[in-house]
Amino acid sequence: MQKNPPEGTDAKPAPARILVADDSVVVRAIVRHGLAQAGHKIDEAANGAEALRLLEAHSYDAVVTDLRMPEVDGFGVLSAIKERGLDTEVIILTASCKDDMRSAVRALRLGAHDYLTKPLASAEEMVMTVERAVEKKRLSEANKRLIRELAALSRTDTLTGLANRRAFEEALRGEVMRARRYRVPLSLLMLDLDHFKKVNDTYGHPGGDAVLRDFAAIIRGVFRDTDAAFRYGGEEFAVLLPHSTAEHAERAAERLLAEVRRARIQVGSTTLKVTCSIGIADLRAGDGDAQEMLRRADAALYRAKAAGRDRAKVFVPAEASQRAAAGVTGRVESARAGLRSPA
Ligand code: GH3
Ligand code: MG
Ligand code: MG
Repeated sequence: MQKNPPEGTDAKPAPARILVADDSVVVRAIVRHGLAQAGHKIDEAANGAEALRLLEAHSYDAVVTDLRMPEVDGFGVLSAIKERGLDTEVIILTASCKDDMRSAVRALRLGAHDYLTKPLASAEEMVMTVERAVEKKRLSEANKRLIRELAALSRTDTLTGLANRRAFEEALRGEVMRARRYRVPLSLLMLDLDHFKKVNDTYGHPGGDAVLRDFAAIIRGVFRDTDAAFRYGGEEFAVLLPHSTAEHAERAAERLLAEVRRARIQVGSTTLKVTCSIGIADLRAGDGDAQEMLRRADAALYRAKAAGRDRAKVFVPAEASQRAAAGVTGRVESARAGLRSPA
């Protein structure tokens, strides 16, 4: 009689797909029978070469393999699985004599999950060993998925769904390096919503958030897939245009400005119109680094604001020295402070 497992551990695992490789028909039949009874789906291979062919065509949660087989042996199967980086756990079938046990231990060292000795003591034990391997494989898959999701989350702005500042800084460094190495142009757009504080003051934070979301959607719509759009922070956005000169970036910026002017943003029962200002900087023949590019785009944005907003300005080298001479330093922060309308 089978005893009931303790509470909480009796959840049946989802059916697994398992490959059994052994040159003995009898052994294969025993393994297949036990696993099929437990609800799993089994494929069989009569030797290592056949197992490798099946591994090419299908993905298995676990492989139960004999060590001694003609053509390709169990070690061959194991090393192929590891070399190909397959997400499948390997269980070795081995005789219990001293030599074979030594081989089994070697297989464990090479990354096999476990071993079973022949003749199999009980079908239950065999099924349990295989199910433990399947569980391990599924947990490791779930872990990898989680890590990927967390990595994506840490680079995404939750309000707009755009990539965030962290992602921007990485992308900017990467693109600047590429532009310098291959001597290709690169453009950067810094966007800042005009008088956004008024939106917040008039419609509250939720109103401001609605504008930010819609604005992000407009940016996405205007730029090609290869252009990367980011929320830099607050109501500031950035767009990287690889392989683009400032002239090209300026045309893109004008398209965006037109779209923003045309847009009607719904905030509760009110329909809003907003505008933004854009600063454009480019690198040609690698004449600057990431910091320099940001500084240039900021300087240009400052000029767009000062010239009346709702426009794009391309960085002109002269203004950097002019600003330096006037004692203006730092990023847009200082520019913004100067632009803030008196309360
Ligand atoms: P300017 O045309 O000079 O850019 O004027 P502005 O009012 O847009 O400029 P400023 O930088 O002084 O103000 C930006 C405001 O953006 C301040 C803050 O209230 C608002 N803000 C920043 N982040 C968020 C956000 O995540 N949500 C909302 N709703 N508002 C934000
Ligand atoms: Mg701002
Ligand atoms: Mg603003």
